[in-house]
Amino acid sequence: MKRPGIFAKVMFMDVIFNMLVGVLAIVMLLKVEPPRDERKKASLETDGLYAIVATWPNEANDDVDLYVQDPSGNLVFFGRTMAELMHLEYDDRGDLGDRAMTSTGEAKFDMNRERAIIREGMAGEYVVNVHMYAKRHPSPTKVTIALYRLKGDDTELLAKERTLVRAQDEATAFRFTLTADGELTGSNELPISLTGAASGGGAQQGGMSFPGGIVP
Ligand SMILES: [Ca+2]
Ligand SMILES: [Ca+2]
Repeated sequence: MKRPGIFAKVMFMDVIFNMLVGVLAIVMLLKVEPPRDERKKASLETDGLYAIVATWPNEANDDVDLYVQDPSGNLVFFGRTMAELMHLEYDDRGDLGDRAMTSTGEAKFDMNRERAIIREGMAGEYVVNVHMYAKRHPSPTKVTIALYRLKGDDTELLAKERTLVRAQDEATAFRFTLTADGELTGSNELPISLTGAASGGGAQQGGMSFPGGIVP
C-alpha cells in the first residue's frame, strides 16, 4: 500500500490543530460571557415595605436624629432602634464614630444619614420628625427627609427639606397614611413634637413644643 506523503501528513495535522483551536476559542467565549440571566445581580435588596431617610451635608458635623412614629404609637429613634415592625439602622452622630485610625492612616465614612425601615405596614398615620441633638457646624443645617417604597424598584414617594438652626430644634418632615395592605393613601405636614413622646411625656400637638425649631 502506498504510504501518505509527508505533505499530506502536515496538511492533516494542520487541519486537526485548527479544529482544536476553534473548539478551545468557543469554550473560552462561553466561559467568559455567561448568558445574561445566569449573571449574579450586584445589589442587595432592603427587606421591608418603606424606608425613611434623613440626610444632611457631609461637612456638617452635627448629630441629627430621625424619629418615626407608627399608627400604634410605637416610636423608633436612636434611644429605641427597634419597635415592633420598624427599626432604625444607625444613629449617625456627624463625624463621631465615623472615623477610625488604622495602621495605614485614617478611615472615614463621609455620609451623614439615618435610615428607618418599615418592614410591614399597618393601617393609619405615620409621623416623621427630625431633631438636632448636637449642633457643631456654625451654619444652619438643611436636612432632607424622604420616603421610599422598597417593593420592586426603590421609588421616592415624598421628599421634604427642614432647616435646623440650633441644638434641640425639632421639625415634622411629613406624616403619611397607609392602608392595611400597606398602600400609601395620603400625606400632610401637620407639626407635632415626638421628642416628648420619646422621653415619656407623650406627643405634643397643637401648641407645639419645638424649642427653636423651624416649622414651615
Ligand atoms: Ca443621630
Ligand atoms: Ca456621619
